[in-house]
Amino acid sequence: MSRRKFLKTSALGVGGILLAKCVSGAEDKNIVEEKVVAKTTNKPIVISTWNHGLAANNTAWEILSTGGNALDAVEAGVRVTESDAKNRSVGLGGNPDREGKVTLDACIMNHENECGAVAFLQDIEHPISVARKVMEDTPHVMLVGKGAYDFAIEKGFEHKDLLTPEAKADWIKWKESEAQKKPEINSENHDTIGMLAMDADGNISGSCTTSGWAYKLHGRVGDSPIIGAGLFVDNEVGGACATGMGEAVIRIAGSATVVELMRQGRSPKEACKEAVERIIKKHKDIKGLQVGFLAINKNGEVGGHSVYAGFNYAQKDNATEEMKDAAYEMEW
Ligand code: SD4
Repeated sequence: MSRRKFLKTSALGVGGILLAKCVSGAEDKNIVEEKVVAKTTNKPIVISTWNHGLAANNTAWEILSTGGNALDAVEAGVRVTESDAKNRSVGLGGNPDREGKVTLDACIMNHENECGAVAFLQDIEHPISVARKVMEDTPHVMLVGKGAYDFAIEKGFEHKDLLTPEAKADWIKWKESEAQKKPEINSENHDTIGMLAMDADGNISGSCTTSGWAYKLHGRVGDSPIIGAGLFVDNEVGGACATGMGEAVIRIAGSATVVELMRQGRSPKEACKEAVERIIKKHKDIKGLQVGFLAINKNGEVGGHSVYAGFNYAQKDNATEEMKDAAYEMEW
């Protein structure tokens, strides 16, 4: 091979096979060899934030592994977390705001840049599915509060009280504590689920759903339902989602920034790291400010990065089913 001169490389299909034509040197110049170099895209694949991502990925995988599409997968996947009463940051059982109300934020985005979102939604167990209905059944992108609730009821979603006795008891304890003077986001009180999937056709969709910052001000909306902040997908490039302090993510248009960095040639890991560095640069006081980004590109390469240690994500594809620790900038 050392004498052979590489002549031409052409890509066959998206992330498909590379066909390299090679010709030998002067002594045997009539020999033309066609060599197939495997450069397969890792698909289908699903990734999602935090430990609860494992169960959510399993449901998404049932769809992806049987030829289903990424949009269906990311909706079905995060619905698992939304229904898990033990998870205190998403859907049923999510921590309430300062007034004891569970208010939910969610968004979804497909491979055609279509997107839907709900924010400050109460008493509906699956905000992600309402977000999808906003995307598919209305000319709008986002509905909030009572408008989102009324829309959900009209679409057949059931009213459900999402404040579990456990979450209520913790909220009462919090109200009586010193902590209530300054709401903080820390490693215990955030674990939004953001999910990104690429299906067998190579199309990417994403979803993000949360009850947000525990004991937030009533009416507060975070990054999770905001397209470009908590989630962004551009099927030509890849997708990204965010977890952690939403205010910081919004300030740098976090997920859109990660996708744009990948467009400029960064790997998912590099793009997430650069977005985290930008957050650090733009905040005078970074103490306790946790943000994590997770991203995937069109080759099915994955990366994550966070401000502080501790952010992890779940990955499932044909070869892998595991939790991975994201790289980070600082120890707590
Ligand atoms: C928010 N980003 O409401 C969400 C909270 C969270 O992981 O991620 N947690 O700001």
